[in-house]
Amino acid sequence: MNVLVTGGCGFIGSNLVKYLRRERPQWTIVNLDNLTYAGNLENLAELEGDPRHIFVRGDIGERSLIDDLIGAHRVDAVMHLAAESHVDRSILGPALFIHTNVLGTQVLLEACLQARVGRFLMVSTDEVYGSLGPDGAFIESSPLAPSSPYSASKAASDLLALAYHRTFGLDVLVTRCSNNYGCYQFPEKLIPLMIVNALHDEPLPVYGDGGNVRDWLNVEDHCQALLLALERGRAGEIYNIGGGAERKNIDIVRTILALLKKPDSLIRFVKDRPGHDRRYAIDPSKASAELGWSPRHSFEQGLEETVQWYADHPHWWQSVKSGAYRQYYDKQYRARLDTARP
Ligand code: NAD
Ligand code: TDX
Repeated sequence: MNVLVTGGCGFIGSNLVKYLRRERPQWTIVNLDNLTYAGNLENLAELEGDPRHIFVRGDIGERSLIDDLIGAHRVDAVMHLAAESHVDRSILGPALFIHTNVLGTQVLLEACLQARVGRFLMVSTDEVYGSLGPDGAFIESSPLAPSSPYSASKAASDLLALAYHRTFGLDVLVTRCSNNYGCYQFPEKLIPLMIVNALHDEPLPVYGDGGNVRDWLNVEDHCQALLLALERGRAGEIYNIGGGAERKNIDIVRTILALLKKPDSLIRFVKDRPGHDRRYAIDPSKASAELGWSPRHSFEQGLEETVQWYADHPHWWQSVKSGAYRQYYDKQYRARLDTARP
């Protein structure tokens, strides 16, 4: 098998590329990534010199490049992860999200259709379903109600992928997963941002009352689900992937502080994210029944290992916290922190 992974230098993508090299050593992985601020080749340093990992720097929206890659490497399947992935950035500037997530995905789908690629796995998100009340969980047929420009762009790309199946017969399947955590996550997302700030004794900005709930999925468990979906999933189907670990943001932040032996007084309750979804929870019964998947990691242990990984790898997050990240951080948090509640 020759598999094209897009976004393979990002958080989930780099974990996935390494997972596939371990679990399917006979496969060749072509990794297409244009190395935005979120993409980092250092995440794949251990694969240096591996002839079955072929990195190509390029844009999913560049049709001629995609055609060349699919032809030259006789690509059998695509696992599509490349995206702009951060909700807060989509609120500061939605246009790039439409460009990459919607238009880029359409270019990729069209190229796969023309080249008769055997399978297209679209990595979508539970955020397409919008916000849940206090009870229940998302199933695959839950209505779509995305709240942010990010989740709206993911809903568009997710539906486009399904439309390429229905209308043109491309072998597509869609996975919608909950919040991932683990090593190599860019420190703009909740867990790594709080760890890195705590390590620096900087304030921890919690949006609103901190009562928003996410359903946390270990990135390794997610990678396993993606491989199973690719190998066992049915064309045209959607699979929800969730970690079964619902936690309030504030409880996670307090746990991180306790693990690092830092005081709760670092917490700041700041102005809420506009359109902030209150709760996500995934019902993964379909993935369990059809793919034989269930999460293996406990959240408490996984969080502890993640905190330890960031504590042990300061050079990694110091290098990704570049000047451009600093500018984003100031734009997103400076006014919020100036008017924050302890
Ligand atoms: P990430 O932001 O860490 O990585 C995205 C990668 O895509 C980066 O390496 C970036 O360089 C690359 N990329 C961006 N635009 C590109 C383009 N035009 N061409 C080629 N490469 C491009 O994201 P992540 O957290 O690893 O998420 C991966 C996928 O999983 C995304 O599609 C995201 O929507 C989805 N997802 C993520 C989560 C999560 O909790 N992180 C949850 C649900 C779904
Ligand atoms: O500084 C912060 N303070 C805070 O309270 C940040 C960055 C986040 N939060 C809150 C907002 C959310 O309720 O923490 C929760 C998690 O936030 P993010 O890490 O930004 O994730 P979320 O918005 O839930 O989206 C994530 O899961 C679904 C990923 O970023 C998406 O790519 C994925 O599709």
